[in-house]
Amino acid sequence: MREQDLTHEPAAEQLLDRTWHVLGVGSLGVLWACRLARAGVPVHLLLRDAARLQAYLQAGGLSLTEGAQTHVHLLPATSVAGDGPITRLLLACKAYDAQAAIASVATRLVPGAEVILLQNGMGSQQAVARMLPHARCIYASTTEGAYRAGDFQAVFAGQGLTWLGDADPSRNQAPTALLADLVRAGIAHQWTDAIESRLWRKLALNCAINPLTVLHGCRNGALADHPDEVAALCAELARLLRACGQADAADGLHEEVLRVIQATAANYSSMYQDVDQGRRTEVDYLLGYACAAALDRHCEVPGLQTLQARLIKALHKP
Ligand code: NAD
Ligand code: KPL
Repeated sequence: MREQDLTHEPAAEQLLDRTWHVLGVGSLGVLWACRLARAGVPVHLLLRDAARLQAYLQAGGLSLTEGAQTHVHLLPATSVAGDGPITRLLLACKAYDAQAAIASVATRLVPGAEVILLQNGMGSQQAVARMLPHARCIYASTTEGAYRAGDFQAVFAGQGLTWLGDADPSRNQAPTALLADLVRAGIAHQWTDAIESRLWRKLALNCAINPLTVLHGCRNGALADHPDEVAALCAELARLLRACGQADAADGLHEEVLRVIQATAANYSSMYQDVDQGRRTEVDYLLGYACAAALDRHCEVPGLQTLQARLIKALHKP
């Protein structure tokens, strides 16, 4: 084995390759790829197979709509079956697709490659990090919003902030070149040494809001009509967070949930939209992860368990 394989550090010539490979060219993948590319950052799309590559070429590139403006970017793309080295990868697929997607390019990642994991919830990021012991996995949690207007077309629907932090908290030196690209691209972000806490907090917010919007068939704002249900869930989630050593993520959870319900009153939650449009939800990485963590810590969460059972029943209704 060569020395570079042992140190996790990329070879010098590989460090020079600043290309962002983007795997998962949906709402967020298009949003990130277009903003990076128009700032002059090299971007290369990785499509699932030859058919998707053909569809991309036929679409004539990626299209990003921001306000009244739509711009098309014809970025270089290949299928994952290519064989070039990858030094920086943005994984922008759904949580349930993350492991399969990363497996398709894992052998192309150079030692020390930076891999940004943009998935919601928890569990998928940790599973991917375990698959890539020689890469530098960076977890991300974003409050930005985008949706797909068509194949390879995204609409930037909500300004926000993306928190980034190392999967390995002991190795928390900021990746300066990567962050400089985000600055150039105008992607609002913050590096943190407490990314787990951010992920837990977002997971708790999503668990307190999203399943109830599905069960009540309502917009986020209508949860104001169910204050006791929301309060009880927040209390249980806060207890679970503390049992998991995440006291910071627990503090003020109920107040923030109420603020988010108010601030996003007119919106449908992402889970509501997934169900409404017949798409698979990420429930296993939200409530599923929370209930499994509770079981692990012998923390009783009857409200969350009932919620999960009600949701699963509702999702599998013929
Ligand atoms: P999306 O469904 O729009 O896009 C995912 C893309 O990944 C799809 O194009 C899909 O074909 C592709 N993909 C899946 N498996 C693949 C594989 N094996 N190889 C190649 N491509 C593959 O999803 P999204 O909305 O961009 O969300 C991505 C993640 O970000 C999710 O976990 C989501 O919860 C989270 N998130 C999204 C938003 C948002 O506003 N869209 C906001 C916050 C968090
Ligand atoms: O992130 C969200 C989602 O819909 O997934 C919010 C708006 C915070 C609701 O949980």
